[in-house]
Amino acid sequence: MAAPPPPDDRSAGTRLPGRPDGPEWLTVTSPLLPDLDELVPLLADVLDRRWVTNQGHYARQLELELAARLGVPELLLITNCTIALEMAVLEAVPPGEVICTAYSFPATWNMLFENSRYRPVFVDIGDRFCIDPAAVEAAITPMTTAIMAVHPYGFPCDDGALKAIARRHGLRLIYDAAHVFGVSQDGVPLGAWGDLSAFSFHATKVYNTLEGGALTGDPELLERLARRRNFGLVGDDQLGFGTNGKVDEFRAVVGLLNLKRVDAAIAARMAVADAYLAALPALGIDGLTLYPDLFHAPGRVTNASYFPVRLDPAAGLDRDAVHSALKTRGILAKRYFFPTAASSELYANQVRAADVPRARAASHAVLCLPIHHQMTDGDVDHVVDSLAWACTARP
Ligand code: T4K
Repeated sequence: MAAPPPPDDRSAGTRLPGRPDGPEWLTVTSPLLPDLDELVPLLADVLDRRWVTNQGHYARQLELELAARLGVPELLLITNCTIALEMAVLEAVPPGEVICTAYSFPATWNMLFENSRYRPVFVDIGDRFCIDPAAVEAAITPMTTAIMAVHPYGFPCDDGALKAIARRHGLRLIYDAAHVFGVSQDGVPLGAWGDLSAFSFHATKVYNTLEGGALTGDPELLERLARRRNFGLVGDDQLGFGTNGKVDEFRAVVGLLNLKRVDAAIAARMAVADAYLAALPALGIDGLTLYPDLFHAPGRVTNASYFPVRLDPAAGLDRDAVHSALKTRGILAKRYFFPTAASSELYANQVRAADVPRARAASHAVLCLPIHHQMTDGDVDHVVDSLAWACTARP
């Protein structure tokens, strides 16, 4: 059989190699999408109203429903998480050094480089990929003004420790909550932690509004951020500093419909995670680490947004070779987060690899396997079999 086309990450729709009648490429995720039958009348209503953006009817409704779903008193819809993070920093963080995790997607820190008011100071992570509070404490100087932490894959940071450090040193604590829709610990939703949290509702996330995001947190800051979202305008006759962070009515409608289905989608993802957790240890692959506590931990409600595995080079496993080998079987796993601050030339002057060894090692060893609400038992079996082949055949 002819070789399949090179599997770039946007080739959903191409059939799996060797399985012309089989499923499409197994991508790391697949967006939760509304039924067209439900969507069309709502889009028609938006057109009828002729009010299509600038805090319209559906955007406001979605804010209320999302706040209730996420267990927070208030929530601001923002056009995406990247802009939400920028807005959060500009509104809440005084100029100075911002202590930031060296292990994340670049959206977490990009603006800290490009705005001369701030200087990012990267620190290492602990064994569950979250920023290490001891490293944070050690990096504090008289210039430090904030801590920027991320909950990678859904692992909650050590909020108790970070909050105590922030209080002791008078720092802002901003969470990049892009991965933690619906995650809570001991009954407290993660969106209630820190001064502000920024969520992502991008198509690749558990819950999406196509592109989108939100801010939660301190009510007084949120009030200011609502103005910042709308160019900084204050009423009809005053200006403030701001940007355009608004969400249009079409995306709000998608968000409302997706909200009705997200719990079923998370349950389906959990079933995939549990199937992986049952099957992968039985392969007996030396150097393959799974993270069952990402899905089952005391007091935690999780969202099964990612299924990270770690491939230990010391055991002879080559993450990049496995990643490529899986592609030849139609499986598009993702190297989240590679490159990252700890592993990119771009930041060589800012981050010394020796200062962030755990972040650097993780960036070269972690692979996120496909996990989404449309995966079948057969898809899981295909990933498990292929991972066994890719790890043991050492292609
Ligand atoms: N903070 C953190 C910690 C983040 O991880 C992110 C974003 C942000 C902040 C910023 O959030 P936003 O500003 O985006 O709200 C994706 C996402 O674009 C990005 O949102 C995400 N994190 C990052 C971790 O992953 P890619 O480059 O992996 O996406 P892509 O296009 O390769 O898609 C992955 C797979 O998803 C495809 O193979 C198939 C599937 N897919 C994707 C799209 C877009 C679909 O089936 N349909 C689709 O429409 O970046």
